[in-house]
This record gives sequence, structure tokens and C-alpha cells, in this order.
Amino acid sequence: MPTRTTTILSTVAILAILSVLFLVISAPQNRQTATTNTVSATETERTFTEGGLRVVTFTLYLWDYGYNASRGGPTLTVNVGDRVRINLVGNGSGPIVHDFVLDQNSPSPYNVRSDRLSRGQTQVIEFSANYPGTFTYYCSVAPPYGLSHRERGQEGTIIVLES
Ligand SMILES: [Cu+2]
Repeated sequence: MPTRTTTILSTVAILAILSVLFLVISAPQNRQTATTNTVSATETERTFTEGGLRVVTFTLYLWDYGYNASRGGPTLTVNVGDRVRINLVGNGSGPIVHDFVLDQNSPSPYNVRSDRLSRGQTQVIEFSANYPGTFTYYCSVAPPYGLSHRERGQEGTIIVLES
């Protein structure tokens, strides 16, 4: 016959087991939430090695009048010698198109120019980050009158670090 003490001990043991079970059951859900939260950060920037070269990929949405924002754009940081691969996604309104340019007008020693993309159009551009320094990338679209997209704030910074 169980004594009062063993009954209490059994109850405590059962509660402890149930607590552990609850933690085990709820843990995967917590992990899934954490994973979901980090996906958006890695979606816009990924680094991997391909054919011996370090490849850095970015995703830029071409808004009116910014990159991934209605003004400005993220600072893209890479190392000298990296292959820079940028997934461009048109996200302008109506007939408005946007592009990604890194050229002598940036100013920079680069000569990178994407197509002009309207909403829903995509293009992957790629170039070698051969020149170190801090440069400005921008949208080169300018209407016949009024402010150019760059003047409206559609530009961002790319930093090419000396390795
Ligand atoms: Cu633009």
C-alpha cells in the first residue's frame, strides 16, 4: 500500500515528467519561429564559394524611388575579388521603370548597368569587385522634366573592402 509520502513523491515525479514532455513538444515550434525570423535576413544577402571564387548575392527590389525602400538603399559590403551577384526585382508603380547603375557617374571605376525594369520584371546582374573603395550605386532613370530618380533619393552605397 502506498504511503502518503510515496503518493506525494509520485505526484511530483509525474508533474516533472509532464513538464519535460511539454518542453520537448514546444521546443520544435520555438526553433521554427527562430528559423522563420532569420530567413528574411539571409534572403537578401548570401555568401558562398563557386569555382574557387567567393560569390556574394544580394536581392534588391527597385521601388519608387529607392532599393528595398521608398528612398535610399542598403549598404552592400563585399571584399575585393568577390563576384557580386545582384537579383533585381522591378517594383515600380505604373509605367515607372528603374535600374541599377555603378559607373563613372557614381563616380566609380566600374561599368555596371542593368536593364530598366518595370514591376514584376527581374534580372540577375554580376560583376567582379576588382576596385576597392566606397562608391554609390544609383538609378539612372530621369524623366524629360523634373527630378531624376537619383535626385529623388534612389541611390545607395557599395563598399569594396581591401582583403
Ligand atoms: Cu528609378
